[in-house]
Amino acid sequence: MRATWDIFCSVVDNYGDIGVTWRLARQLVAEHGLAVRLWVDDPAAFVHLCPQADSRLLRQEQQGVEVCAWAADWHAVEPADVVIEAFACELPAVYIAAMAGREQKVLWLNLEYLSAEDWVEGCHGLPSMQSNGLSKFFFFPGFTSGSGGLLRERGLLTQRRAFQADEGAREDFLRRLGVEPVAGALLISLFAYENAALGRWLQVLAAGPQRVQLLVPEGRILSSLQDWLGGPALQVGDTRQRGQLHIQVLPFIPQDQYDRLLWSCDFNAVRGEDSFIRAQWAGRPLLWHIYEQADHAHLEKLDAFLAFYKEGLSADAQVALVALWHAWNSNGPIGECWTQLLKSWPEQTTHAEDWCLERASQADLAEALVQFYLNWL
Ligand code: TRH
Repeated sequence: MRATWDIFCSVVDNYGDIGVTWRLARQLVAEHGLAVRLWVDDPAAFVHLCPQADSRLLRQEQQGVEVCAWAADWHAVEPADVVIEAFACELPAVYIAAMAGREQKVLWLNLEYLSAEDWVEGCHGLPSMQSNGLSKFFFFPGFTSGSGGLLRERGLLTQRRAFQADEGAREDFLRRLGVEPVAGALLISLFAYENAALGRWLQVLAAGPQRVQLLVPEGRILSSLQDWLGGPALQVGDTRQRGQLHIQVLPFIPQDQYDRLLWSCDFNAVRGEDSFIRAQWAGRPLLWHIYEQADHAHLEKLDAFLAFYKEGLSADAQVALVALWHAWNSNGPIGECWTQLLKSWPEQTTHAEDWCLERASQADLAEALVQFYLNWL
C-alpha cells in the first residue's frame, strides 16, 4: 500500500504558498510514488500556476496529484498517513479530531518558511505536543545539512545544464514566449514586488555601456515599471526601449517554463521563496526581493542568507553583492551598486554555479520529508 499524504495550503497572498506546495506534491508523487492530496483554499491561485486545472472542481487529478478544494464547510475525510500543514495554516478542527482518533498513527508536520538564520537547525524536526495528545513536528527547509533542505527535483540540474549548453534550445524557448533575442544583450528577468528603487536601476541600465534585454513576467512590479516608463498602461506582450534597455512584458508562465526563463537569463531578479530557490538552481547571479515582514524581520533573514551566500567571493565582490541586495530591499542607490557589481561579473557568475552545486549536494526537501517519515514510523 502506498503511504498517503495530505498537504494543506492556505493561500495568504501572492503565489509562494501554492507554488511551494504544488511543487512538493508533484515531486512526492513522481519521485516517491506516494498518494498525495493537495488541499487548496484558493482554487483560482492554483489555476494561475496550473492553467489546465479547473477552479470549479472540488476534486481533480493534476499530474498524479489529487487536488482538492479546501472549502469553509469541511466534509469529513479519512486523514492521511502524513499530514503537512504548509506555513502554519490552520487545519480544519474536524480533520484534527479525525487525526487524533485514527487507528493508525498520523505524522503531523508543519512545513515552515525558508530561512538561512542560525536558529533553524536547532528548531528543525522538533515536536510540539498538542492538547489532543498528538505531536506536531516543525519541518524547516534550509541551506544546511541540519535543516530540511530545498525543493529540487531529481535530474533538475542535468536538464538545466543541457538547456544552457544548447543555444538553439534557449532561442527556441524565448521565441515561443514571443521574445526576439536582442543581439549582444545581457538578458535579465525581473520578478519582484512593487519597488521604488526600480527606476534608479533602469536608469543606469538604459544609460549603460551594454545592451540589456529585460523580461518582466506580469505581476506586482509592473506598477513600478509603469511609473518609470510613463505612457499608456503596460500590457502583456508590450515592448519598450529606453537607450540601451529593451523591455518586454511577458505573461505569467507555468512553473516549468519559468524555470527555463531563469535558465535562459544572465541575471535573475526574483522574490519570495520559490522563485528565489529556482534562481539558485539556474546557476546564474541573482537579486532577491525578500517578502517584507513586520519590524523589518525580513532584513535579518536577508542578511543571514547573504552571510552564507557571499562566502567564497573576494572582498570587493562581497561588498558589491551585499550593497546591491540592500539597495534593492531598502530603496537604496541601486544604480551605483549595479555598476559596482558589474566589475566582479565573471566572479559573480562562477560563484552562482558553485553555490548551486554545493547546495545540490544536500538531500532535497521532498527526500528529507520522506526520510523523516520513515525514521518516525
Ligand atoms: O509569490 P511570492 O511572492 O510568494 C510569497 C513568498 O513565498 C513568501 O515567502 C510568502 O510569505 C508569501 O508568498 C505569502 O514568490 P514565490 O515564493 O517566488 O512564488 C512565486 C511562484 O510563482 C513560484 O512558484 C514561481 C511561480 N511563477 C510561475 O510559475 N510563473 C511565472 O511567470 C512567475 C513569475 C512565477
